[in-house]
Amino acid sequence: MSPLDEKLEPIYAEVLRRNAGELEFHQAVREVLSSIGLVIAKHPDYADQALIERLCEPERQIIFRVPWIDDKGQVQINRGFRVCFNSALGPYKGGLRFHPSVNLGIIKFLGFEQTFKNALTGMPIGGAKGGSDFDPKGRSEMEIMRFCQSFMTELYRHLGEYTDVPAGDIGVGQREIGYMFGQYKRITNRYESGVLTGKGLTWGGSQVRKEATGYGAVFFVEQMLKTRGLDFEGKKVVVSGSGNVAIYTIEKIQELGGRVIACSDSDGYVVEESGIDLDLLKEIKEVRRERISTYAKLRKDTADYVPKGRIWDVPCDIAMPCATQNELNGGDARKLVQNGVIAVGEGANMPCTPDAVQIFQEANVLFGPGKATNAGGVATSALEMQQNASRDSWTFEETEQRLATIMRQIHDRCAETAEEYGMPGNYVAGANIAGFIRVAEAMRALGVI
Ligand code: NDP
Ligand code: 2IT
Repeated sequence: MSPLDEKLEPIYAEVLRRNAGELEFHQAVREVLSSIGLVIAKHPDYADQALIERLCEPERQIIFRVPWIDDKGQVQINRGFRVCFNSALGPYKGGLRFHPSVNLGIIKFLGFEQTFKNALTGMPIGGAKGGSDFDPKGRSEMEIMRFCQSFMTELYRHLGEYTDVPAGDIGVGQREIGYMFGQYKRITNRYESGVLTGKGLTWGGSQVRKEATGYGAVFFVEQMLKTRGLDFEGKKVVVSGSGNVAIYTIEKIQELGGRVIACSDSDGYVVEESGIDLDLLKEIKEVRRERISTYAKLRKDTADYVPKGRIWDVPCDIAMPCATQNELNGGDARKLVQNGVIAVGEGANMPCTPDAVQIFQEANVLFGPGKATNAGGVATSALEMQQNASRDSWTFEETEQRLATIMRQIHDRCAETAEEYGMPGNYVAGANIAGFIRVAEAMRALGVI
């Protein structure tokens, strides 16, 4: 990776010192800092009053114990987190992740990314992330409910529609948001719909929120393809993961005439050359909550299952990593390039390692970074907050239309900014710079706080 600007090097060194061992956070900070050297050269005032140092330090970090009782009557202890990164643009906003790998560094990287992503949407939302090292796999419905209630029993005091508004992420979908909203409502005696997003349609949720991250990611890639006169029609696509983001990425690609031939979970991947059967995938993942190997078993005449293995070995025109951070490395990127990939869109947060990103860019592959490509989820969360505030609800068509417009605007903002700074086609630089400028201007206006 290119060296940092000399003004930014000591800031990064201090981030490393102060957040020792938090590798994902270091990675996310370094990527943003490596893009903004040119901005500081052009507008040195953006670095005044330790603005960048403040931007790299969360405004508030909450860590708490989450005790709960499992089905055997045993007391279990997990750790809960909420990192409130930046509220210059609006109330803290960002998802909650329940996964055994969760630790402070991971939540910090996600909160940092969220700050720039939310800025890019152009909506009035600050950046945050939270979650727990709780592992929902193999837990019963009642265990999940008890965990969510205990988690919210502590977190509720830090939330509010004008303070901090969580949503879902890995391991947290509408079911978990429901249990947490129920507990929040019970404790506070307030039906405060705008305190959580990703709610169900009958209790304050928005049309299209469930689909939004995946649909938005596909809209973003569609815009990138358009700059080269291309589209999804007839393209072979590989989508990693098989959770919320992956499923609705697949749905929209199919609607646009693309053929998704592979998807995965953390146990392995499935390949079906004629195209993944989305109804079956939804039934297995959303209803039965089973593994992707079940899909392969049920389609044994047409689908192959590869346990473990690298899904990026499957030749495709377009790759959309939609599972987790650093799931696509330099070796995977080289393989994709050898196999002729033309576009890569990050549905997940930071799924491509820095060397993978560099390989794509050097090979002139269209590359959409997560903080732009997957911003449709949080943007639609902001639309949910807007509907909650006005006690209104919009139709699916209207909401999807708004999402499509927002994604086009994000695309154009990134493309125009990259061009302005002399890096045409570099969506990573465009996203980092455009997001940074919006947050920096608000922070300057609000003074040293
Ligand atoms: P889900 O929990 O619905 O699905 C996650 C998927 O990724 C599952 O298939 C899971 O497999 C796989 N996965 C998770 N962790 C790992 C791991 N360590 N190694 C391999 N595979 C893994 O989550 P989402 O679909 O909501 O989130 C996916 C990604 O998208 C995350 O990076 C998230 O931060 C990002 N994102 C989500 C948004 C949203 O609105 N939900 C918005 C923007 C970004 P398994 O079941 O085996 O664990
Ligand atoms: O990473 C993300 O943008 C999310 N998990 C969604 C956040 C939100 O508040 O909708």
